[in-house]
This record gives sequence, C-alpha cells and structure tokens, in this order.
Amino acid sequence: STTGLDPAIAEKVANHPCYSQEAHQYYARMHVPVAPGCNIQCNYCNRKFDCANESRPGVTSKLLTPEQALAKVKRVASEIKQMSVLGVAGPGEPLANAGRTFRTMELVARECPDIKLCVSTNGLALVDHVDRIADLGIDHVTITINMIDPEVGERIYPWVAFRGKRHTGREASKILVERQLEGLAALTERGILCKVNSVMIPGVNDEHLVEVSRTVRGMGAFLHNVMPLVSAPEHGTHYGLTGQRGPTPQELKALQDRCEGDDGAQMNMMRHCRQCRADAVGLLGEDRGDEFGPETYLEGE
Ligand code: CLF
Ligand code: SF4
Repeated sequence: STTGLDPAIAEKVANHPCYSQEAHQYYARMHVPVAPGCNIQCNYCNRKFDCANESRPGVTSKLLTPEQALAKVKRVASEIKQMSVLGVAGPGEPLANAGRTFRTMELVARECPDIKLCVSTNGLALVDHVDRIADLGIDHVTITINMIDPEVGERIYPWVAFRGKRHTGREASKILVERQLEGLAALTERGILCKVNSVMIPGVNDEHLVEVSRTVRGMGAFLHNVMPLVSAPEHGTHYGLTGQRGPTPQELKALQDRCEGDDGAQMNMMRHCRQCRADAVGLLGEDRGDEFGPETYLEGE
C-alpha cells in the first residue's frame, strides 16, 4: 500500500504497475528488447529465450534498435492511454548493452517526457552506470539478487565476466554479489527506487532468500519480488540445474510470507509479478505485444 509513504516516494510508485499493487490494475508498462548480450551466466537462463531476470522463457524476442524502440514506444503510447512505464529488461542484460539501453532511454526521455523509465539488471555492471542512470532520470531500477553467499551462488552462476576476465566457482559469485550490493547502495543514496528480484530455486537458495531479503532491506531496497523458477522442459536446458523443479505456489507464498513477516526480514514484498517477456506490452498479465509488431520494427535478420 502507498499510504504512509514519504510523499516523494509515493509519487514515484503511484503509477508504476510493478511497484504498486494498486497501480497495476490501471497503469501499463512496456518493454523494448534492445539488449541482446550478457556478462554473466545463470544456470536457469537459456539465451535462446528472454532474460529470466524479468521474463518467462519460451518466446524469443526480436531485437530492436534504439530508434525502432522509440518508434514502437510512441505508437504504443498513442494507442494505450494507461502506458506509464518503459522498461528495458532484456532479452539479455541491459547494462551489458549499455550503449543501446541508454540511447533508447535518452530518445524516449526526450520525446515522451511523461513516460517513466525503468531498467532491470543482474547488477554486475551497475556501479559503473549509476551517474548515467541518475542523469537520465531513471527512477526505478530492478536488481536480480539470488544470493549473498557465494557458496549458494556457485550452484546458480557458472561464470561471471568481469574486467576482461571470466571468473568461475565461488569467486564468480563473490564478485557478483559485491558489485550488486555496491550498486544498490549507490542507487538508494541517490533516491532511485530499487526493487530486488530473486528467483526461488528449491533446495538451492530457498532457505537463503530470507537473509537476502533482510540484507537488501537494510541497504534501502524498496521492494522485494521473489519469483518462482520456471522449469518446464520446453523452456530449454537449465545447464547446472537440469532436472531442477520450480517451487509450488504454496512454497512460494510461504517464503514471501517469511520475508515479509516479523520473524523474517519485514520486507515490503511484491506479490503481483507476472514474469513478463522482454517485449511485453500492456497491463501486467496482459500481453499485447503482437498488436505492435514485431515485423515493422525488426532489426536485420
Ligand atoms: Fe518492466 Fe521490471 Fe520495470 Fe516492471 S516488469 S523492467 S519493474 S516495468 Fe514487473 Fe514484469 Fe514482474 Fe518485472 S511484472 S517481471 S516485476
Ligand atoms: Fe540469462 Fe539474464 Fe542471467 Fe544473463 S542475467 S544469464 S540474460 S538470466
């Protein structure tokens, strides 16, 4: 609920469908798939599909150039009046494609100043881009944090590419979580509203996520979104997580309750996430992407 919030924060969440449970029934978001590459490997990701940071694997997005993305944003905004937020969430990692991501944001900020800007990241490169994010007026950032303990992390992340070197094992996860938390702290210091997404992987990080919730809350994260691992075989190979099941709805809810509860992290939990595709358009849970392309906006291919 937005009651009791600092007015400056209440203003920022009021028409963001992911940050406000109330807003999601009235305001729409759209994603533009402008970011193809990634700088880490998650065991639950299949690069043929959209980024599992923010999306349900299964349908490949067509990449757009920043100019094509702007054209699509303008068209969608003229047809869907509730369109309030533009997010970049894949299909890879937005900040591993910083040029394309920020060029898109810059064009949209200039031509559609009423649209709020949102970005979803794995956090590895976040600290390097905090000034740019603030300068562009990006008010909402989601960081996917699946662990704070590298021992847990080594079962989730086989490698991390950092400063020209590929790191593996616990070292990879240590670098990742240090960078994620540093990025989170830098953003909250500037008043940028941070949401943390975590993928719940039973037997791997499920018990650990309450501690993650407590930690990110302590560092100023505004909201925590625990999402279920999507593990149906048609979504492809899960590398080190082959055969891994996703949580049941009951298990997911129990964990969300623990993160929110007094004996847990007392964190503000998001409960209405729909695990959007990297090219989703419309109200949450509604996907009108097909009405708006992709054929007109296709890049190359
Ligand atoms: Fe998109 Fe993500 Fe911004 Fe929302 S989605 S970049 S914060 S505008 Fe929202 Fe979709 Fe869940 Fe993400 S319902 S997957 S939480
Ligand atoms: Fe895949 Fe996203 Fe993980 Fe990169 S950060 S490996 S694109 S799920």
